[in-house]
Amino acid sequence: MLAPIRFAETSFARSLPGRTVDPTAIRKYVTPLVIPPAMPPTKTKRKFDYYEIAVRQFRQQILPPGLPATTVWSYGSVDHPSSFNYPAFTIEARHRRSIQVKWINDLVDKHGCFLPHLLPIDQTLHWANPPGGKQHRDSNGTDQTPYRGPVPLVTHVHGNHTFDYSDGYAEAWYLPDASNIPKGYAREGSFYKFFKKKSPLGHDWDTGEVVFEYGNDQPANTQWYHDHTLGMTRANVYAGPAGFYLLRGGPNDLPRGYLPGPAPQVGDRPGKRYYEIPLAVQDRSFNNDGSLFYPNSRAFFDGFTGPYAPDSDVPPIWNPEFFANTIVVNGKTWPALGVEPRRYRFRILNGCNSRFLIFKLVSNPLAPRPAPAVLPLWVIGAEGGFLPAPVSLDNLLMSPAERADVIVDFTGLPVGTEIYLINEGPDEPFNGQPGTFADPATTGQVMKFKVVPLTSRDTSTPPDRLKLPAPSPLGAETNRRQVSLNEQDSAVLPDVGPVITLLGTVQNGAAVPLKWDDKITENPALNSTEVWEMYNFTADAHPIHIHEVQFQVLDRQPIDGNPRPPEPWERGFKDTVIAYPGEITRVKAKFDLPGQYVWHCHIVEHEDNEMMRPYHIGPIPPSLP
Ligand SMILES: [Cu+2]
Repeated sequence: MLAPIRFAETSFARSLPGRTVDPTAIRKYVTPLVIPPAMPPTKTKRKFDYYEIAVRQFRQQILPPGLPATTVWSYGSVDHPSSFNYPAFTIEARHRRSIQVKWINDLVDKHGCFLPHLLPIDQTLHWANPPGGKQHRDSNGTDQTPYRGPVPLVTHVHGNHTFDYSDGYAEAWYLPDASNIPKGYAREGSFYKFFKKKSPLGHDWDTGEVVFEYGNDQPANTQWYHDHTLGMTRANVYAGPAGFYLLRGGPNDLPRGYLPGPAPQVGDRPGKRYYEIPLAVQDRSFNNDGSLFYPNSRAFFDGFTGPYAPDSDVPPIWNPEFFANTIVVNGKTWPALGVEPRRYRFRILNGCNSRFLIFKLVSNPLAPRPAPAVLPLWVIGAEGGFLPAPVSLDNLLMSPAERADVIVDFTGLPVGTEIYLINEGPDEPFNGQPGTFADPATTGQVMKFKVVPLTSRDTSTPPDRLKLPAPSPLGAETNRRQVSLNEQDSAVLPDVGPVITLLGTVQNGAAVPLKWDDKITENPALNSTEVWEMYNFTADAHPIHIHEVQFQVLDRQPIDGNPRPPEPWERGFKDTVIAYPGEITRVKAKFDLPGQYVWHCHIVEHEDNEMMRPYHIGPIPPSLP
């Protein structure tokens, strides 16, 4: 299955149809930023914290007052009904203190009947496929209509170092415990029972729920939790369920008070002031009734109206990428935050499906692009923890799922000063070249900061004087492998593409694209330290995420060129890295927990259509499902 090196044509998003809320008519900066509180535990035990967290459907005001509310899904503590919020409350974890979470799929109505999906699900992709029953679950369906049955979910804590049975494997999904699951439907994915048997907590797994454990034995870092179900992550996450998981303490953290803080903790009094704030930045579009808009046809992407799979190889609903027309931060469109003239620590997440963001702080959000920066973004950490030293940036590029730990110093600014966080990334797939800017009137803006009077002295350390804990070095490389990133146009219809995105291997410099169900090709030995050379044979950049590990970016190079070092803000540990078109991106990691994991593109539209591969650490058991 050797394919020649080929560069797919760049694909562009069409402007959204008139029936979505006109983004230019949505008033900006009228809604205060919501700072997600800390998720309350169900029980605090001697050796671990225990949470019971469900995904439920509810309505939330995402658009400004005066516009309709939006039906969303998100997580919350079942013991604290007011904790259900989009984005979810933040799980606060301590170094080497375990957390157990009972993750409950509670997408049922008040009669106990299942709730169908809020968004159109393409059944012809290789997806969970509950209607296929035990025989055909986790495969391509043949029904061209959107799926209206019970919704599978499985939660992954992104950036967490945990065993495979707690990692939220894409085929370990489960339906809600609803009273009306249609006869013959698979209630669980192919790996659910396998991991239930393998997990020491498997005896506590019940219908519609699992119990996962997180040992938190890694350096302090910024993680996030979200759904990871096979072939439908793009829709499940777009519907809302996602939250931060912040790990603190241990030898790789800094003493309290050295950085700006505090962040929300359980039991805080109302009105407490926070100087460490997580920012989940996502693009969303809305129908006129306030509901979430997501494309319901391939035609939305390129006007192609059929024939669709299984009568061709073009999925009927799946879009290769989706770019929404508003920016939502912590569950509100274009919010505003009053900031004191002091330092703030922001944990920034690009939570978009496809959109790469380039952040900048400016005084005029409508200034011609590129706009002049008025304040630097001091990056102190990436996904895996702190950088070796702070990096001052005017532009901060973040691909989907990347996190940045950032200090902004508002010290000395007069009360009333307005500073805007803008986005100078493109409204289309990112190819690494600057100069294509999101619409300055809409998706080119993110949020506003307005300086308010100082209420207490700032005792944190200025960013240029910060001494950050050194990342622990990885051992010597024990193996090196080549992997590939691929997109394919239709094999049966001329000029229709892309119809599928794939990972794979490399043989004699050429791509060997592989699908989710192909034999495992990445099989690092337990405790090996490997270098993965990722060849991007496509025309666009892809954010590549490897589960289980935090890696170091070694270098990048054009496929026939010379290597260059990683960017200054990529020199800590990471779990997601941008692989540029026509380039090799090298990362190095130690694979130190045995089991079955995944690596994938975090453009979730790609992930859902074959751009994800299982990989196995240590000997592959003959009993794998
Ligand atoms: Cu991709």
